[in-house]
Amino acid sequence: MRIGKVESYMHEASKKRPLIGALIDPFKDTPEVNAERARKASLGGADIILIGGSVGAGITLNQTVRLIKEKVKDVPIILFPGNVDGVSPYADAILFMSLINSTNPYWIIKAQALAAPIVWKYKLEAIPTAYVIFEPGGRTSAGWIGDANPIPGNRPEISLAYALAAQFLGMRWIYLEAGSGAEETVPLEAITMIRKNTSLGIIVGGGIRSGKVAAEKFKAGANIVVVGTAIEKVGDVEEWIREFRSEVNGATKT
Ligand code: 1GP
Repeated sequence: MRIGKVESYMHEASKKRPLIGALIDPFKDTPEVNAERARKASLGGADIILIGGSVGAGITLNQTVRLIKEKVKDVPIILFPGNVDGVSPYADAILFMSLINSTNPYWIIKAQALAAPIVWKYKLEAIPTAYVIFEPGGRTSAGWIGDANPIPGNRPEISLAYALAAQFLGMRWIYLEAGSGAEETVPLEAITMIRKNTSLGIIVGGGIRSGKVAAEKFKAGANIVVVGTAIEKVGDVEEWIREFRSEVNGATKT
């Protein structure tokens, strides 16, 4: 499958700097509040706006994406769907994900089959992405809803096995997820192992609350680090992301 404009940007930009993804959950705030949060995040230095959530995202998704598109220029708006209702025609692209360590075929391929004709009709750029949930992901929404068999933190070789399978299946990105608001983040050993042994682009999210923690993920080999809960809680999102950016700048895999 051809690499589209947004994915090319992700590949190219991540060779030059650590990329920060700001995650907006449409269900958690009004479209206006969320659009302002996205605008501030982009002003502070976020490279990507991701939009999605595990529960209820579809209710105000279109309105939220449209408002964000109006307010945020020069930063791609990418859908991060939690289910079939996470698709909107107004975004620039969609992380077309399979939760490959789910125990339920719905989250591995059926939701994708139901969403694919919609993505196709909307001519959305689909970015083939494996979604892998780590412990303690099983206790957060994504893991619980997605019937994940979460990867134990001390078993990075299992995450590598999934990453290799994803690569052999033709996926180009892998999203390593600890779960929104998780107390522990994705282990560095898993990131390092996947970086060393695959050519996948690596996105890491879940429980990341500081630039210092993110810098470690980038040094281990992450291309993109995603922050969601943290930017819902801070007063000045622009300043927070700016500080975060200054802490991760230069922190790339050598
Ligand atoms: C959740 O990885 C994302 O799917 C972001 O997690 O909300 O903990 O930043 P946080």
